[in-house]
Amino acid sequence: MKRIIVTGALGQIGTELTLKLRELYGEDNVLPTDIKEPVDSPLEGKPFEILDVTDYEEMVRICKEFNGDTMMHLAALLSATCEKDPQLAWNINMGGLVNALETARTLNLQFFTPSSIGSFGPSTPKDNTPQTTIQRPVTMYGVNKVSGELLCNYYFEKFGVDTRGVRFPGLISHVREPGGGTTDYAVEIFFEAVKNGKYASFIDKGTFMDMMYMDDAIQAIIDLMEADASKLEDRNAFNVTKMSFDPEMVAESIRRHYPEFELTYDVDPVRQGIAENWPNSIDASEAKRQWGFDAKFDLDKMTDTMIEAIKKKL
Ligand code: VAH
Repeated sequence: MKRIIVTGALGQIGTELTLKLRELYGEDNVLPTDIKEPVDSPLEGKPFEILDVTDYEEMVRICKEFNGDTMMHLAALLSATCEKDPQLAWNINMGGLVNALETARTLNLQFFTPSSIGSFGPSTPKDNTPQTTIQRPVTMYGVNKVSGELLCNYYFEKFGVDTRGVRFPGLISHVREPGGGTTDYAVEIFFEAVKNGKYASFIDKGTFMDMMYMDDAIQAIIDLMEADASKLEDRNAFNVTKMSFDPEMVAESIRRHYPEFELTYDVDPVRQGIAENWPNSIDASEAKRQWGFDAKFDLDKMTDTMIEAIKKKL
């Protein structure tokens, strides 16, 4: 039976991952942690621990007490936030990761942490980006993600820690909105469409990025962690994606519900600059081949689901 500690459990991925893990493995077998109490969160009032991932002693104490066998490390600052304070980003993203890997090594935990399409840079092939290719990111977030991929691989090769991870595209969800990401426009646009019938995108027309609906992302984590280790030729940097789109394509899909929806542009030079350094579309064939990755939500199915859920929420 799996007993899983989740860091960053109040984040965009952490919230829905925790709910899914509780459903699969039982509430008592999942320990969500984050730097603050779950207020106005679906995780409110259930087993929960306050944990700052830069505090190694506290992380080991909590994990020992819970007696888990798996660590899913999600606590991190996202791309645009990292550019505001790169030194803080390094301390949290890398300091937290080293602590989590050391905890996994000393307590013999299976380990998951996500990388991102942000681990690629301007010299990476932009279309159908292969899983193994040049990675010279020019953002602190990208440096953190490439370093994290290499570090997780090292802990597997050197110490035998069962580390696994995927490179996520932009993730679209309605349960817990993201914060500080470059792809967040693709979440905001749905909320604004339902609330106001219009949206001013901070990412420009014609800027293509890989995206995936959160349900597919959560299923990918579960499938990878449950995969037969003997089938994994790679460990920590599986490209996963379902679609690539620009703001115009999302607007078209939204107009199937709101024909009058108005999309305008108020481009944020920082996040536009980050987006232009990322691939237009990545190749997920290795994840499909090695552990059966599959994603079910295309753009229209995601739009229908998001709009339905947001209308209920509001
Ligand atoms: C970000 N949502 O925008 C994250 C993600 C691929 C994008 O890494 O920073």
